[in-house]
Amino acid sequence: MADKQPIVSHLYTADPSAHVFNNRLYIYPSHDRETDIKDNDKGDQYDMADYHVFSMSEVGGPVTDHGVVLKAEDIPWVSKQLWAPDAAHKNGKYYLFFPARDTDDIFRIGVAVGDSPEGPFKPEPKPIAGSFSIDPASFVDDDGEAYLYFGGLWGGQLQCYAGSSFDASQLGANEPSSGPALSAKVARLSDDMLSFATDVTDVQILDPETKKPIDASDHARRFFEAAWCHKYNDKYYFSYSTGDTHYLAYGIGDSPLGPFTYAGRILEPVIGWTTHHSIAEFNGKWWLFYHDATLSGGKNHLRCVKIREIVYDAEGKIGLKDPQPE
Ligand code: FUB
Repeated sequence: MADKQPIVSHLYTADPSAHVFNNRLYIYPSHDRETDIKDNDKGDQYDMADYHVFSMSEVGGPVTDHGVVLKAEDIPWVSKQLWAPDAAHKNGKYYLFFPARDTDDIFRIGVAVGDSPEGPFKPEPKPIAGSFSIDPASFVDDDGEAYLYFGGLWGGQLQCYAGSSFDASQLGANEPSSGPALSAKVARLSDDMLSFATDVTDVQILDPETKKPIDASDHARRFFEAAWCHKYNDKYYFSYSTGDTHYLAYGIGDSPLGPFTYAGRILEPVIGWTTHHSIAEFNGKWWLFYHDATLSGGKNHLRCVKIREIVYDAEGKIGLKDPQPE
């Protein structure tokens, strides 16, 4: 069976965050670019410098590239590496959340504001106070409260925040090998979406049998990066990448703040090291937005966004509508 086709092939794209705004599907991805930097665990080869926005009126229909909506040189605090972004809509404005290294080489999360889902987005002059690490994902609940999830291990620097303060000795390190796994982070956003309204807390993923947090040694199930939250039938679904085991996994909970009980895998490994996704309902169906590296013939840092339909069973468990090819 042929694999799904990339949504666009004129650019390399990755880390797709999908939202439906004004009855149109918008995708906010990373924009991968060619580099001579060799692959390493810090992810230096992911050397992105700008963002494009894409939209479509139906899955499988024509895709509009809205062009460059934000670039690194226009963001005062950024030195390099515009990694996986996400967008949100509130108070009539659109917000683009993005991670990047600051001038000290530390990942922070910034926000840029626009009047349209297509951008352009004007960056705030400083990163969000108290933010760190990578892969911001926003979730606006039905009551209007907005949350920002974030975090990523290894090159994403989350291991530097395992204790009560930043530990620079862990830059370039991997993660503790035992004890509870390091968690993704979440904070509620302020009403203007520009700052954290609460402390940053752990997103706990619990083992369904023991009800205890997943162990750090359990690389097939522990959080690595690519947080995403969506709501289905009044339950909150927290999905994520397991990184070095290359799965997209998820847990289900009763609150956007967790805890989430591990519920299984959404996607098996794809071509390319990273796996990163989002989930959204559009035109009455549920979709998984993800990437692989097929467009570049398997180069890890040159990826392409694809879309698959997902379905829920009677217990609310997620499955792919079409089985993933071998
Ligand atoms: O695109 C750069 C990084 O690769 C993302 O931030 C991670 O989630 C991984 O996909």
